[in-house]
Amino acid sequence: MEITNAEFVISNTDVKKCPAGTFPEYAFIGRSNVGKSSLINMLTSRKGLAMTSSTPGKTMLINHFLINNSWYLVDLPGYGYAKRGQKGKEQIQKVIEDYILEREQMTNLFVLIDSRLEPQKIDLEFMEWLGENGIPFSIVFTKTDKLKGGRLKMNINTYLQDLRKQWEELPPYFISSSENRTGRTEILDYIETINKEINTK
Ligand SMILES: Nc1nc2c(ncn2[C@@H]2O[C@H](COP(=O)(O)OP(=O)(O)O)[C@@H](O)[C@H]2O)c(=O)[nH]1
Ligand SMILES: [Mg+2]
Repeated sequence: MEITNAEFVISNTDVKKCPAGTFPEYAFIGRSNVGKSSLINMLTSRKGLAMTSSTPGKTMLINHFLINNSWYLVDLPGYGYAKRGQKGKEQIQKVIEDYILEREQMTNLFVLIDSRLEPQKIDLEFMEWLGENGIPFSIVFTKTDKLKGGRLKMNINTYLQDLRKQWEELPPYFISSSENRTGRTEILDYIETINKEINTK
């Protein structure tokens, strides 16, 4: 799929203020600094579309980007950033939960996982919660440019093994790097397939 148009629409902390209408949307979530905003920029080939930062915990908002005037990419706040303090963490948690549970246009949630790390409890628990609530999601392993091939394979296999303990069927998953654009075609094709299914309903 070609992305011919990508534009920022609105940022807010209130799911009720997200854009009206029925365009399908694809949201990106994961721990702070995992690479959500970079991935959105990579997918759209627009460098400064979503704000990236080497300092974790910057995005507190739900950010909507309209793509090809027909669907949205959504940059969500990162979860689990300790420095925000308990109150800050709870506020962010509420924004995230309200969006995920209430936003009917949310068609698929991409859960971003840092490919360099061993499985983190916070991510596994989050996906368990998604499952309990029947939220459609897939996994994107990020920053794979930082790992050598063998190591990458090993980490992904370990991760999938852990997931199998929790899930009978694995969610779709993607290997990505915003640095060298790995996974771009696969993720965009996946979105395109779902968009087509929706449009023929
Ligand atoms: N090497 C490498 N660095 C990345 C990649 N994706 C993100 N980063 C870096 O990781 C940091 C956090 O990225 P950002 O997209 O802001 O993460 P977010 O907090 O999840 O939105 C930034 O310094 C990015 O440059 C990647 O695929 N490869
Ligand atoms: Mg971000």
